[in-house]
Amino acid sequence: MAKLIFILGDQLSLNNAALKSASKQEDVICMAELIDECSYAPHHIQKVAFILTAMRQYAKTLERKGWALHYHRLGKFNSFNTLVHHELSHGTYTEISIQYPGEHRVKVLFEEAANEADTPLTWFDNPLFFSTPSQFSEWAQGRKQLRMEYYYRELRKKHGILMQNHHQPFGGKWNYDQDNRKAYDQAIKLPMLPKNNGPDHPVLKSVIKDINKHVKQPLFGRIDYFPWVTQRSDALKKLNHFIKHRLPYFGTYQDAMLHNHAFLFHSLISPYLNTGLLSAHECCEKAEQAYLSKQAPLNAVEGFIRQVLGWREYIYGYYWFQGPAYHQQNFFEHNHPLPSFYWTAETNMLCIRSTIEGIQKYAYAHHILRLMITGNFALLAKINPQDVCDWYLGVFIDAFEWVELPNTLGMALYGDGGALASKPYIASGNYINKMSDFCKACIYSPKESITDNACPFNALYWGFIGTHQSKLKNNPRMSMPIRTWGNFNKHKQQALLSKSSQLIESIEVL
Ligand code: FAD
Ligand code: DLZ
Ligand code: SF4
Repeated sequence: MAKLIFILGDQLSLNNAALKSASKQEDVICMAELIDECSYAPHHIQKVAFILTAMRQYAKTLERKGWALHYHRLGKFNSFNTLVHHELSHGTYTEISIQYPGEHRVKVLFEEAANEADTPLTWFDNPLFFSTPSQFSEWAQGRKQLRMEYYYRELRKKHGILMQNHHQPFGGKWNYDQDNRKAYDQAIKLPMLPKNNGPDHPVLKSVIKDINKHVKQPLFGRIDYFPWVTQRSDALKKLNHFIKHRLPYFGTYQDAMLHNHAFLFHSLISPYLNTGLLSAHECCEKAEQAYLSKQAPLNAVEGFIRQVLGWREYIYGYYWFQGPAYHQQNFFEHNHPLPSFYWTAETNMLCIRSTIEGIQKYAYAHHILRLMITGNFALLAKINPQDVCDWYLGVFIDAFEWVELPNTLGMALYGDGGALASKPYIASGNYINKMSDFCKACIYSPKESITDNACPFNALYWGFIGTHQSKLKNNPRMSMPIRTWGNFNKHKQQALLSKSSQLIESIEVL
């Protein structure tokens, strides 16, 4: 008797566990381009085009390998629910098999549809991660705090990555973060921008045509430039290129920001990792190999492996551990609407304008831009976290809820009150000035706080501390700014608080 295997748009690996469990002779694979999935978040056109193009090319590979495949192009089905009912009513299946999806929402949709059709449903763990959600919850049991660093160390030991004899980290230290905080100083030439592969590629072109026909317009962003690839073989080339040319400098310039370079020395592999075109194991193994063969220094290799083996695995486990209600948390009770410049880039704040123009053009911004520019501003300006999360889920090529939500709500917005981050990631113009070249060309001055030309981040920063000091006073990592605030005289405090409120009221014209 046949099984019905579903493969979702972010599960495009030949090592997909549900596919691995299937029989070519008996079972049927189903994939579908769904209108609801293309429109449930304010997706960037490049994100939708990337996923659908990758799905079509992956489907071709499955067909070439002889799998029985039901592939539905855009326009036929709206939702997973109608898809499952259609498939089950046109065949006889003993069960549905599927790898765990990247969202609670999709898991519930499949569970409901299988239940309604009275068909058993089997879930499989995603083998492209080092760890599973259940391993994370075992680790989390009984811990007061769930800090990435300790999960990372466990995984390094368990998988013997950058380890001497499974006990001692290479170089004697677990973490080289202290060496990874340099602004770009021109000591190393900036890497070339990624090649623009489209939109001339024939599969991509036909996908864009279908999107224009079937998905409600307009979608966010542009697609005149498409720096992404859509097949595993090309994604592997991108990974190898990064390891050879940019990994050696990745650590040193990890936190740097530049006005005219959206990528610096970052890897640009997140869309491939998150859709199954690359596995976390191969990324870490290649990076470790670069260290062992003396092609990249330890601070760079450890910094990169910490992102993939540390942050990515931790975030994955954390998302499933927190459950669906996590999305609603709003520790600071912030409720201001998202400013329209998050969509249009029309603001005089150069750091924000440049970041959002980059997102419009590439569906990408590197980590520090996401955290310390758009995230930091949203937190300081007291924007509603759910609105901010919806934006992040839509505008980035690599955004799936399991990774977007903990990063945005937990890390950038401290919306869970510190369950994920040990302190709010807030900074004034001084930090942005130190780590970037934005401020030099901005109409605002990072040295001023109250004047008309003062950098808005400054008064917003102090307004945030002044407003929320009671919620933060027990956090030892916040004691310094709270003490500084307390040392300001009443007149200065009042001036900063009223400037901060005034900035929030006039946010649309900043
Ligand atoms: P690099 O800087 O080269 O890092 C290498 C890899 O490490 C990344 O490809 C990614 O797979 C992994 N990684 C690094 N940091 C993280 C992290 N914090 N969480 C999970 N994986 C990490 N990442 C996403 O993949 N999807 C998202 O939707 C997403 N949303 C984010 C939202 C906010 C507010 C913040 C602060 C971060 C978010 N991140 C997200 C994490 C990180 O910014 C991106 O993974 C990274 O910028 C992707 O670019 P890159 O491949 O060049 O990464
Ligand atoms: C994000 C996305 C988009 C745009 N389109 C599809 C699609 O047409 N078909 C599909 O199976 N998945 C798509 N996805 C990914 C889903 O929204 C969702 O994130 C994953 O199914 C979670 O595993
Ligand atoms: Fe951003 Fe302020 Fe610098 Fe302008 S001065 S770029 S607003 S940090």
